[in-house]
Amino acid sequence: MARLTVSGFEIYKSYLAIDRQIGLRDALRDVAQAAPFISPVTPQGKTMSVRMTAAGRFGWITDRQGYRYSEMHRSGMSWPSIPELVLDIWHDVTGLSLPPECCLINYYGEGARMGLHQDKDETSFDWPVVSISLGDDGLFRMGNRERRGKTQSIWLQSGDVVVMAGAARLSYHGVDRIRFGSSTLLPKGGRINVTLRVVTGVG
Ligand SMILES: O=C(O)CCC(=O)C(=O)O
Ligand SMILES: [Mn+2]
Repeated sequence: MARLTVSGFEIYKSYLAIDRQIGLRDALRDVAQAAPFISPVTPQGKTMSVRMTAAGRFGWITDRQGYRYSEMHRSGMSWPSIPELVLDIWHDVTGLSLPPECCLINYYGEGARMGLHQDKDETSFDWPVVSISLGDDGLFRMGNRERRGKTQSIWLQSGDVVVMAGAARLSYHGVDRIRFGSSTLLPKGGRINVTLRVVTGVG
């Protein structure tokens, strides 16, 4: 494992060995079986290229009504619980005993991307955001708090973990593209990103 800091983002390269990547992939597959991935629609009516589901008390959702956290999947059910393997990573990299309240699961198929944005729908920004990458490589762009600020990019690979804390907690970031087929971890190819957040901070 190598740890580097880029634009205030802490990046743990090769944080997860292959056996943990496989365990995580299987645990996330079980979550997606209970709470199927959907193609979210932005408040502007655009269908996102990334498909999403979630685990934990809250899922992050978007539709014509806006971006927000919801205690329910679109089907009306509550979200599955966050897999232990995911919680272990959170506690290890943050050193916090407080657990995350949302485990957002993004799936990037061929051609999917995520525009530059801030994670700012939480009630509290006092806690770090942790993101875990699995499967195909993704080109991750990192900026600062200004939309048009200078950015730097890095290829995130399967098993890499990123922590956005302190000054980087509200920094712009996004995924410009993936290298479809660069990893064999996911049976149908593509990239999974797991994003862990404290939403209310109340516990
Ligand atoms: O896919 C990624 O690496 C980042 C995902 C992200 O920024 C988000 O879900 O808010
Ligand atoms: Mn984000």
